[in-house]
Order: sequence, then C-alpha cells, then structure tokens
Amino acid sequence: MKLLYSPTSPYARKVRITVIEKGLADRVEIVGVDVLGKPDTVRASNPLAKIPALVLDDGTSLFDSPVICEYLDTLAPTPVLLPKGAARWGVLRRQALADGVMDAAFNLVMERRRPEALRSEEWMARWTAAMSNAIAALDAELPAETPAFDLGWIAAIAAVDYVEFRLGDLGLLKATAKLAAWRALMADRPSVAASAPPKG
Ligand SMILES: N[C@@H](CCC(=O)N[C@@H](CS)C(=O)NCC(=O)O)C(=O)O
Repeated sequence: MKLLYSPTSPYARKVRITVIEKGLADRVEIVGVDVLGKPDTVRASNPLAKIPALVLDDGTSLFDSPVICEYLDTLAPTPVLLPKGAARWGVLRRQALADGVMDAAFNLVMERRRPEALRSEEWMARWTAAMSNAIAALDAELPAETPAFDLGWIAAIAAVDYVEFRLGDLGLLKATAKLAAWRALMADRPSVAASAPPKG
C-alpha cells in the first residue's frame, strides 16, 4: 500500500500514527506529495485532490482520513483503535471533534496566506472560536488516567499539535492544563515522535 502524505498535514499524520500503532509500517510506503503546489499528482488517487489517500495493492484508493484509519484498523487484530459496540460512538465523536479542529485550523492557515485585504475577519473569528471551544471540550473529556490511545485520541494529538505548529501565536492551549500535560506525555510515544511536524 502507498500513503500519499505530507509531513505537515494533520490528517495524514493521524493515518501515519495509526499505521505505526497497528504495526503496519512495513506494509505501507509513505509517498511525500505537494498537495497544495501540485494537486494533479493526487487527483488520480482522490478526485478531491486532498491528502491523505491510501492506494491499495489492487490500485484502488481510500480517502479520507477516518475511512483510511478504519480500514487500517481491520488489518491487524490489536490494538483495537475503533472498538465495536457502545464504545465506538465515543471514539468516533472524539475523532469528529478533533477533525473539526483540523478543519478550522487548516482554513485559518490558508486564509492567513491570502493578501490581508481579501481575508474575512468574520470567518477567521468563527474558526478561532470553533478551535478554542473544541480544544476546551477535549481538555474536559481527558480522564485523570492516561486514556487508551484509540482513534479519537490519535486524532486529538494530531489536531492540537497542528494548532501549536501553525497557529501557536493564538495561545489556544494555554488554558488547557490537562490537555497540555497529556500532549507533553505523548510526545515521546514512538508513533507520535516519528510523525511530529517539522520544527521551525
Ligand atoms: N476530511 C479530509 C481532509 C483532508 C485535507 O483537507 N487535507 C489537506 C491537507 S492538510 C489537503 O489535502 N488540502 C488540499 C485542498 O484542500 O485542496 C480528511 O480527513 O482526510
């Protein structure tokens, strides 16, 4: 399998962490792509020209990140990243919350790259509020004991690290002591460390 990937994409990182956690690293080739500069290189694998996309050995492909992660979870029995039964909905809900943080953060990063006169202050404020509220919700949901690193918490680490990586000036993690401490703890986990966004 081939994973179309960028080291700065939080969605692609979520998949990369999943690959490592599931012990599938030797079955997935990581292929770096410049999705913003050269979207045509991705379109054959994802008509939406977005990454991540996972090209399977039969040439078909899967996207987007929740679909890819769920597929990868079926390829090895343990650890279970997306449980069946009642626990499933909490994990999917948390993934949706974290993916929403990524969406708002990515939109804001792109908006900030536009000429100032073209930026929408109204939308930038909405995306910032969405991130701030969702990060506060993740902080409130974090249990006292370090939680199992399921798909919901994998998405959460990718989301909050992306916010700090691209939008650290907003200080959105300042009021989230529990989440910040958990993030520091998780930084040394091999899958998290190996996939960390580039420094500087
Ligand atoms: N919902 C998608 C979002 C993927 C996404 O937006 N990826 C960004 C990179 S961080 C991208 O490829 N953007 C290109 C574009 O929007 O044209 C997922 O979870 O995979």
